[in-house]
Amino acid sequence: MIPAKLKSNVKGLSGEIAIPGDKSISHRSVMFGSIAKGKTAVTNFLPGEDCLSTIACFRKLGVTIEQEGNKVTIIGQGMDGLQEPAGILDVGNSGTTIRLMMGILAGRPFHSVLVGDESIAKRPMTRVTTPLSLFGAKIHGRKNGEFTPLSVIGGPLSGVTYELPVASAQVKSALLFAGLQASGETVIIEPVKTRDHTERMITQFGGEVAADGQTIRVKGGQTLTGTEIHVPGDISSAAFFLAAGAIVPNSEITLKNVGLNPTRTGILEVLKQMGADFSIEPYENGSAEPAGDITIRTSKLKGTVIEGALIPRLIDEIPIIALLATQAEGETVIKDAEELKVKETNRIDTVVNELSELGAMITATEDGMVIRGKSFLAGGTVSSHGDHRIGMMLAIAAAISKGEVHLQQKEAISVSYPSFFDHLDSLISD
Ligand code: SPQ
Repeated sequence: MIPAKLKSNVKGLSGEIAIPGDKSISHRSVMFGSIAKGKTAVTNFLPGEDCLSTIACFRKLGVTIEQEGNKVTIIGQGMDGLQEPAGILDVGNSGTTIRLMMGILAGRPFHSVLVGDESIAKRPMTRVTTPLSLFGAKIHGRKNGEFTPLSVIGGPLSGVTYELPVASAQVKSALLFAGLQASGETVIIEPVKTRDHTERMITQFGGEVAADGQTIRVKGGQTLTGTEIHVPGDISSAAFFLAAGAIVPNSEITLKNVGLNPTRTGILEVLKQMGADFSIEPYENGSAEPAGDITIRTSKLKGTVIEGALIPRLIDEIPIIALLATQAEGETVIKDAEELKVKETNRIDTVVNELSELGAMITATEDGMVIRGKSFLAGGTVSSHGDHRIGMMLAIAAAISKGEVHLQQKEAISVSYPSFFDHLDSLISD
């Protein structure tokens, strides 16, 4: 395919956009709605490809789901209402779909086969299949269960106590779904706290879960009841515009309805550390997930260090933070982020290679990267490598590049943000 020419050398951004629904919460709303009893009505659902894959998989499990734009209605018949699928469950590009679904399917008394795209075929699965086998699940896959296709033969599960070796909300969530079906209590201990949307949603659906720091306890055999869910905007999508507002000259933009769950707001702490000029107006809406509007202006940035417990709170924002760092005075060091190697692409390599191509001074390390700023981005031909977050980061990089930027595999962006370019174009003031 011919690479797409992106808008470069943008003179300013102004106006406001409503950030589309959170991807993690949208996936979970379909999953919980499908295993709960009764009707679940979801508003501001993200109709991105990943979340549509989750809907398609649950329809194959016999769940009635209606979706029109960002409105979804699910008629759940409880965990026992799920039926053996007649065909293969295809998760597309979505790691969240495959990993969380394994936790649900592990306890269902039938056989399912899960596949995804080329990127999913390279992503590690034993982080989920190994602990699920401790519950009693039978899951097989290529290379001793590490890779898709995966075959799950579900059955009775017994609760376990499990200390996660990696900080992963997907692994934690899969184990919580298994725990909800297992006999007795399940105790999960996280090395570092990760996003807690699953825990919040168990409560929203009338279930019980106890979280004490990094220890989460859930009892099996609970009945969940359908509910109404309003999905806040995705801070991981907002991050691209937070960065754009800070680094494109002459800019002031407002991002409406951004999710502000503290397990996801690491990017705001980094913006603060770097000296960005922004303000937040939180909503008082009594929802399970906090949200607010953020206004950001062109800022003079300085380098920083990002490491430790902050990493899971901004893991998906590291590509765009790397771009921010190219425009900050001094050095930015990102450490403890090995997990980037097992995302849609190896995001240490793709960020470093693609930003270097545009003229950035950036070096890969074993567990992150080092970026020297402030650097001049000249332009060039780059690729998303099929990774939505790399594609969006490069579109913002193009906006501050002096010369032309051409992007290969632009279509990957619709995995999480189908209206990304419409939003970007609406803010360009020249
Ligand atoms: O769903 P997928 O493909 O894994 O999506 C990504 C992303 O960038 O959108 C990661 F590549 O987000 C993950 C995130 O990195 C979504 C997620 C969740 O919803 O629970 C948790 C994080 O993954 P992990 O492996 O750290 O649990």
